[in-house]
Order: sequence, then C-alpha cells, then structure tokens
Amino acid sequence: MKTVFSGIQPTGKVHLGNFLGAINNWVEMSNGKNKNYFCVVDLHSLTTHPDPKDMDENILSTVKVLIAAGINLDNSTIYVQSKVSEHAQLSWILSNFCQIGDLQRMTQFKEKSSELGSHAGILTYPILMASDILIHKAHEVPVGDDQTQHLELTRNIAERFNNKYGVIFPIPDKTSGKVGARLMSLRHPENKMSKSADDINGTIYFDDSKDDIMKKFKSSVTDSEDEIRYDLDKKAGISNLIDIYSSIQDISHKEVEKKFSSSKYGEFKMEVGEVVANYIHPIFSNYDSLSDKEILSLMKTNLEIAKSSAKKTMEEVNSLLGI
Ligand code: AQP
Repeated sequence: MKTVFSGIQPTGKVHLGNFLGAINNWVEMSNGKNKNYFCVVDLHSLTTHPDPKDMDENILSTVKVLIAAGINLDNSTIYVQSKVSEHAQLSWILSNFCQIGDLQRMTQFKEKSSELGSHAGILTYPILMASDILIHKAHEVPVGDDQTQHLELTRNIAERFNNKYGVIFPIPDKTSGKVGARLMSLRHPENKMSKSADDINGTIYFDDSKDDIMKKFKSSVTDSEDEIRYDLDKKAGISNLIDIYSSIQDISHKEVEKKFSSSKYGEFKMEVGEVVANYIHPIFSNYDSLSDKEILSLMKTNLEIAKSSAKKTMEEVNSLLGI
C-alpha cells in the first residue's frame, strides 16, 4: 500500500487552480488503495504574515472544501500541520541535508522574495515541505506543477539523509493533474491563479455564484485574434481557457480546438464559464451542507492518527541520529 501526502495553505478561499492542479487528484487517490494524509499547512502560510483573526476560519473552510470535493475519509487523514510538532522538528534536522544554493535557486523563492521581502522562511519553506512529506514516509505527492522543483529538492534531501544515516525514507514521486497542472489568472494570464491574488476577478473561488463566474470569464483576458488555438507563448489567455475546459471535460487540447473551431472568443468564454459553474456548484452545495461541529470532531480524531504516524518516524530518525 502506498502512502500519499499533500498539503494546502489556509491563505484564503480555495480556487479552481487548487482543484484542477491538486485536489482532484487527491480525491482520485483517496478512492484508490492508498493511505492518504492531506494537511492544512498553516506553518507554511506564516511566510505571508496572515492575520491571526482569519486563521481558524480559513483552516475550517479549507478542510470543509476538501471533504466537499469528495475526499474519501475512510482512508484519508485530514489534519492541521502546526498541531503535529514533528513537522517542525524534522524540518530542522533536514535543513542539515540541504544546500543554501539549492534553496536560493528555487523559482518560488525568487518570485516570493521580491513580493514579500526575502525573510528566511521563504528561503527555507521547501525544507519544511520536505519534512511534511517525509514525516509520513510518503511515496506519492499529488501537487500542482508549481511544486515540481520543491519535490525534486525533497527527493535530494531524502537521498542525502538515507545515504548518510540509513535508508528510512522512500524517495517520493510527484503526481500531477491530468491536464492544466498550472492554471493562470483569468485577468493576468502570465501569473498563476492564486488565493491571495490582488485582482480577485482573475480567480474562480469555490463559493463564486454562477453570475460571478460568468462575469469573470466574460472579462477574461485573451488576445486580438479570434482563433481558439493552444499556444502558451503567443496566446496565454486562450490557452488557459482551453486548459480549464479540457481538464474539467477530460478531453485533449486538440479536441477542444476542434469542438470550437468555428466559435468566437465570446462564445467560447461562455461555454467555459458554464462547465466551470457546473463543476463548482456541487462542491459548494456539499460544503454548505456540512456541519462545522462534525468537521471539528473529525479533525480531532484525524489529528491523533497523524500524530501517531509522525511520532513513529521521528523516533526512528532520532535514534539514527543518536539524539
Ligand atoms: N494556479 C494553480 N494551478 C494549479 N495548481 C495550483 N495550486 C495552487 N495554485 C495552482 C496547487 O494547489 C495546491 C495547494 O496550494 P497551496 O495552497 O499550498 O499554495 P499555493 O501554491 O501558493 O497556492 P495559491 O492558491 O496560489 O495560494 P497563495 O495565494 O497563498 O500563494 C498545491 O499542490 C499547488 O501546487
């Protein structure tokens, strides 16, 4: 049986990029024969200095979205990172198996340090991510394309530890979404769709009404042609819409191009809006029907499972290190 780990930051409302890049895959994997850990990574979110007042609400809402999206709770553990102190402990240990140059090369470090200021948390973030994955000895990590480099670093860190102290960590593999592994903003197709984007019209949130969704697609940025063709370099906006449509409908880019070969951009935008609204709404209505009390109680039980798994790994690591 394989162990799966993935995480999501409680930095705001879950969006379409999170679903198509990661959560859809989590749902699929949770319905297979895996043991799954899905973690709300609040320690990671501290790199953005979030308002403490929002934390509890964002965590609960994120957990509810995961459940509403269909994660199979029979073989999945959903918990909050900061409640399992072993994540931070292992992170310190692993920092001794990671080169500073490796961290400085990370694209996300370069992007985020210019945005948020280059504090050490942004630099060492990938080590904490490695710890999240390795603390449960995960084999598979379903994440969006933006996390490829971080996962590669996790593999290096695990190899270095194993080589030096004995093989205890599996070398984890990345599992990507079928298509559209990186969704871009509808308003700024050069930037990824994001929870904390300044222009909220570029992001489709899980609780957007159909009206909001249609408006956002209507005003999505495309190009001056009127040809529905996938070309990331020259037609980033329309390629993003093709990605979204093909991902939700589970068809190839070529099939989308063929289906809409005689459509105008305006018509295509509305078709994409329709499929997105039909995709989002069942999730939102499931979300709405969940009881906060029941979810909080489930989180308590799940936390004990996560703690026990993390404690076991930490004991092994400490023993190998002689501490
Ligand atoms: N635009 C995206 N396209 C595809 N996948 C995405 N993911 C995030 N954005 C996209 C994937 O969703 C998972 C959870 O992401 P996260 O919450 O850990 O952090 P993030 O990557 O920083 O996501 P956001 O939504 O953009 O948050 P903020 O605004 O706080 O930075 C990950 O697997 C990620 O790959």
